[in-house]
Amino acid sequence: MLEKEVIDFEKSIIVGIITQNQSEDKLNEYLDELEFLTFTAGGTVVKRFSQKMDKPNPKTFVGTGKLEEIKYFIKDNDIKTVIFDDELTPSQSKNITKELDCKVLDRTNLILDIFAQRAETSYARTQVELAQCQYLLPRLTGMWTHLERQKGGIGMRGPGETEIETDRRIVRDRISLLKDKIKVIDKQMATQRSNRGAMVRVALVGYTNVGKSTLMNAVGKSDVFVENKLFATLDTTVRKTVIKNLPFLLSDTVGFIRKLPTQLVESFKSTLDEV
Ligand SMILES: Nc1nc2c(ncn2[C@@H]2O[C@H](COP(=O)(O)OP(=O)(O)OP(=O)(O)O)[C@@H](O)[C@H]2O)c(=O)[nH]1
Ligand SMILES: [Mg+2]
Repeated sequence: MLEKEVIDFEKSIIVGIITQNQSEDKLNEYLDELEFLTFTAGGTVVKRFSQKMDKPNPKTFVGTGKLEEIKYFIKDNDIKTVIFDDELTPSQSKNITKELDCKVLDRTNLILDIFAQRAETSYARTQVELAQCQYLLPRLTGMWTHLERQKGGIGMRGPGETEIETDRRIVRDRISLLKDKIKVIDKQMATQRSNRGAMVRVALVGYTNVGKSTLMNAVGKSDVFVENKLFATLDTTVRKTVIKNLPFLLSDTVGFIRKLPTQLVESFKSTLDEV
């Protein structure tokens, strides 16, 4: 069983840059975290690549020489996935994919992927899907302009544009539907909160995987899911707890991470507001 799991892990490499705002030590911390994210999402990190630069290359994130080095490594080592520590722009992602010819992800993809895997309640699923749609929307156009430029205008122009517009409209409609759905649930939750009255409330807040749920289980005698991976908890759990005759409401919440995708901050805003 264990052997099979090891074999199934997707061979990946991770890439980050050292800049004036991000020292080598800082980058190593971020890459440690990115490696843990990769493991949580079902991958194994074979090698880390880093480059010192003033600012990311607008076309390829790293320099062209570094990208070539990565390309050879991928070929020689049968790498399936390359993961960048910062969110790539739609055009960077497109250019890099074309050059490396393998799956190209960034930190945001990875976190969204883990959240999608973890979301259990309809509220969490809705929040995650909203974040995914918002990440996807600006990238839809990128996909089509890329095809148009590569294959020339003839035959691509009409259908291509129609298809972008159709796809974008579908995604935009979905976004407004999901936002409405979240609003409805928020209202229900606000009502539940006011019904709980003036009870003292305690929230466990902190970095992901520090042991919030473990503490919740110990103190609140609850049975929240605990695991040595990132983002085991997405949904807030509230338990009525009594310590030394003082009753209070204890809540366990989603954990924090550095470079949290802005799309997720927006869609989990009400969860964070509650905290
Ligand atoms: N050594 C040690 N491990 C702990 C302690 N508390 C929790 N753990 C372990 O740390 C891991 C993460 O614990 P969780 O309680 O799931 O952490 P969390 O903060 O709820 O994490 P997320 O929900 O993923 O954000 C689990 O493997 C726990 O068994 C502790 O006090 N000491
Ligand atoms: Mg937890």
